[in-house]
Amino acid sequence: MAAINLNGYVGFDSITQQIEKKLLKRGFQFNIIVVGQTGLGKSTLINTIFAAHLIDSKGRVNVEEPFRQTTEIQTVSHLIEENGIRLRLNIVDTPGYGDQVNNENCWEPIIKYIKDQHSAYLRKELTAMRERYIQDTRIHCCLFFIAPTGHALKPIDIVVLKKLSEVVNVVPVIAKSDSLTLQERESFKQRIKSELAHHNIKLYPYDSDELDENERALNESIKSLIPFAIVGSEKNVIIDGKSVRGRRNRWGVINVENENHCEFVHLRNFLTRTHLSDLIETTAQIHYEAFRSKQLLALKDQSSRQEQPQQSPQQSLA
Ligand SMILES: Nc1nc2c(ncn2[C@@H]2O[C@H](COP(=O)(O)OP(=O)(O)O)[C@@H](O)[C@H]2O)c(=O)[nH]1
Ligand SMILES: [Mg+2]
Repeated sequence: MAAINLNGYVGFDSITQQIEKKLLKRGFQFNIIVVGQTGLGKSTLINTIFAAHLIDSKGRVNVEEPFRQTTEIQTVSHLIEENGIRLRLNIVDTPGYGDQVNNENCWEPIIKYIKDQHSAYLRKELTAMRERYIQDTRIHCCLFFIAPTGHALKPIDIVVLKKLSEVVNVVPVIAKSDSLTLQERESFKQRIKSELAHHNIKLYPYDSDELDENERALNESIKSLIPFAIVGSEKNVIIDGKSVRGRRNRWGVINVENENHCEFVHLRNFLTRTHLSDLIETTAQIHYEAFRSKQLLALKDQSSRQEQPQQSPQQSLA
């Protein structure tokens, strides 16, 4: 047998380009859910983060269109493009969570929605003739909007954060943080942090042994910023001759992109530049995996109890 020529160049270092080419062809998909009371600026924030790159959308993108209060869970799909890379962004808007006088179980439709996506994915995975590439509707990130009260989390927020963090990557933000002074903002943030710790609410990014030093340091800096104090705007204002996203009020102008004004840029970098891929991976490896093993165990239990299973696995999935 001819010896393998280890000195010669065989070209497997092109594997990253091969993977890249395949991924680019397939495109990327990112599914995000926004949760929080009506009027906290959910739609505005999403628009502020991604609007500059929108190339097609189904749903409200135009400021002139009337606001409609969201009454049921609905998805808006945007195709965004940057330097030839296309990202399919699905934004799931939730009904005015916490808007009612009685908010008992108001989180249930949201949790159900998230689990339904896992369930649909699992069903497709279990199909004998399964598609080679399964359309992924699993939620990769949940932006949770905290009202800028300056006091503390509401009891309902704590309950819902706890429930959500068990099924999805949750990223809390302090909405409309321009309504707080910098000092109020900081103490509110610290208060929220200690409440989250007190209630043992585990938020993304999670600790992992697989992280290298740099990744660990990056995650620590992200964790120190969470909850991001953000400001959104659908309007541009002129600052120093440049048109930027901002809000003009009686006292001056807030530049959404200025780090001294708010943490919008940190949130955007985190979502789009540093953690986009990890949010997707973590969804598959942690949240979906937990769902999947629970479902499969339940199925096994079920079939060992009855000799003749009445249903096919697909049918009996929740
Ligand atoms: N002061 C301030 N107002 C905001 C901010 N974000 C959005 N708004 C305003 O709040 C209102 C409700 O925003 P919207 O995005 O529709 O809230 P949603 O119901 O949570 O989707 C609009 O008039 C926005 O212009 C913000 O960061 N600061
Ligand atoms: Mg909205």
